[in-house]
Amino acid sequence: MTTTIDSILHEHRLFVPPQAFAAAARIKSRAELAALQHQADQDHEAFWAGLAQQEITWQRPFQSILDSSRAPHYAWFKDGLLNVSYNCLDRHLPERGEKTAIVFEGEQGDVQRLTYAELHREVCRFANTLKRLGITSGDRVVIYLPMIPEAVIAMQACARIGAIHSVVFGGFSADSLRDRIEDAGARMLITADGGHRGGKIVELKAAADKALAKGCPSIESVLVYRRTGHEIAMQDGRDVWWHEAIAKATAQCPPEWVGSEHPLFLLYTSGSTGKPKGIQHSSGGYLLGAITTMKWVFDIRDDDLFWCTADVGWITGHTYVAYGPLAVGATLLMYEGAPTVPDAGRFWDICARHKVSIFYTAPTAIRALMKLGDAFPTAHDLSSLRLLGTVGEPINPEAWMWYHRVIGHERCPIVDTWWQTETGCHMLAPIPGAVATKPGSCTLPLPGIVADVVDEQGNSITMPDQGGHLVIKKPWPSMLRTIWGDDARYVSTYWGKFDGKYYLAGDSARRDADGYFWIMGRADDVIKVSGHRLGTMEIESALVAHPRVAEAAVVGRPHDIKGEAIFAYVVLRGSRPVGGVDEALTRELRDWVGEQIGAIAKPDDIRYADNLPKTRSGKIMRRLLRTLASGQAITQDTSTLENEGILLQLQGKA
Ligand code: 7RM
Repeated sequence: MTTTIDSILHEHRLFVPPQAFAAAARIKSRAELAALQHQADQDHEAFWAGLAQQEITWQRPFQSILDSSRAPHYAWFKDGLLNVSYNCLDRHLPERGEKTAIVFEGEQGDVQRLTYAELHREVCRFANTLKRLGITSGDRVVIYLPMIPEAVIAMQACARIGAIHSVVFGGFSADSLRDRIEDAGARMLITADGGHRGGKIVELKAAADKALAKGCPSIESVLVYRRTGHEIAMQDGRDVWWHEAIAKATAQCPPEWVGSEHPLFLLYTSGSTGKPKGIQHSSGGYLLGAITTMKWVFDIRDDDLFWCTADVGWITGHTYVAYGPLAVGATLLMYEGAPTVPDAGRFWDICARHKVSIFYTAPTAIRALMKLGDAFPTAHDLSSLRLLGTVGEPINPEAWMWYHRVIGHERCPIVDTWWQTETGCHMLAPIPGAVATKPGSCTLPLPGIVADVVDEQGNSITMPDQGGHLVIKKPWPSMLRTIWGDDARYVSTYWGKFDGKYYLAGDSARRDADGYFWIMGRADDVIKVSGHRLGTMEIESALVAHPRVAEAAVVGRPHDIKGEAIFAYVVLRGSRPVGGVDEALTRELRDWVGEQIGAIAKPDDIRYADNLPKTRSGKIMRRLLRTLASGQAITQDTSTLENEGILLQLQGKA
């Protein structure tokens, strides 16, 4: 993303917290934040222990804070007993039973509200149903649902009985679903007949059937929620309708108390190999991260209406839809559909009608809506908004300014939050009442998070604006615990580079003269396409699985709405199409990748060549391919290319 990096290099605007916001905020000034930081610096463990005592209701208090004896396998509060669903629901009932927990809006305009008491009842009934179907603590349950309250109910019900959920994004294909079910060894799949998105039905049950037809021997039962009501196939003895299954379930379901380290969920995410990683999160530490960041970064209040637009299939939808807002007793909004149905004003219409006060979305959505013009937001009353947030990729200053001006009316602070599936919650982000923001910077580490930018040897880079590896130098409660079924990969991917001392995020970053962090992009083969994290190797594996493809290399190229677009270089078995053009084959390969991974992974461009550029040792010259894909002039040494003529093919000039 060179263009972004160039523009942020010239970004010097500073936006101090609006006085009215700061005065009412939990953390009101840089001085108050510094005091908190100081506490954390003085005694990292005591700082987190104090918060864990204060913010979590424990069934049995913890004695041990941080156990580093098996580093880099860290355990937080390990002898403490708790239940995450109890912390999200039961503990609010005395004071907030009648408070709205979830405001849901379907794409077709249907609105549903659930109070804390109602949500608690539904979670208990569903948890009892899971138990009746044989699910017990530690079992894996895969959830493949649209963005509807039942997704949260299913996740919370798993948490209630100690089952480990693994949510698979509804946009993933049958093959991706099958891989994830098999890797997790799940006993149950929870899905729906379909969901509404973009005016169409997303055929979830059909995809689930396809996944199960090809494998998944561990699946014993499939629970199916009726959302669309369209015709689907139900398999006798395996498939059960959600509404029939819960009909006789009671609303009494005592929570299963689990150890703080008990896995709460797995979430598969892309890395730099062809196989996605099942990131394993804990119960106590994860919950603590969700709560502290809801309070620090979102400054969440009892009367807020909090809307995070992320799908529950991603980490953002876990921490800031299914868990964080409920853990702090807030009201959250969930929207099922696309931002452009019936028109590009849908988000703003929802904000105005429901009086959303905190709005959290991805830069790609901001850019897409910005492109469609100011008339859409201007037509709606956005005066209920008080805080805006972004996540998922660097935000370009132009989009930041538009968000600030046209959506926030120059009144709402913007929190640019850097974090990852692996970190569980925000790591670098402004505290909105205390930290001045700069468009494009995620600003500073949160209290208790020891982040740095280091060189290849692991030394801190002290020179301002010099890029390096983003690392976290001390364990934090909501960190991932391992990769499911592949602990060696956990150790090598995240801890290998700096001898187990630092957590390697995989991003490159720089710090400016004020110590502000600027994320420069991934340092590995991961790309972010419309905020979706994808591995280039995964797409390559999908491509080479096609009978006509001999070799493939996939890179990201800058895209003004999606952030990055997928560019695939393909070498065919047999001859290259005449002039490099074969539209039918290109369509076929795009659809093929769609089937193997999901529509989000379809390459935007496919370019055919007789060979791929390789170094003498046989490594694909990815940097060169990135340069070519972005249409920039070549600065790399290309003398090792077997055939310079290939260059013209790769440039699309032959
Ligand atoms: C939350 C999430 C993680 C990767 C991460 C970065 C990129 C996320 C920002 C960002 C710049 C941000 N989890 N990223 N947030 N880059 N500024 N505020 O996105 O696991 O799906 O992706 O996303 O590269 O490593 S994720």
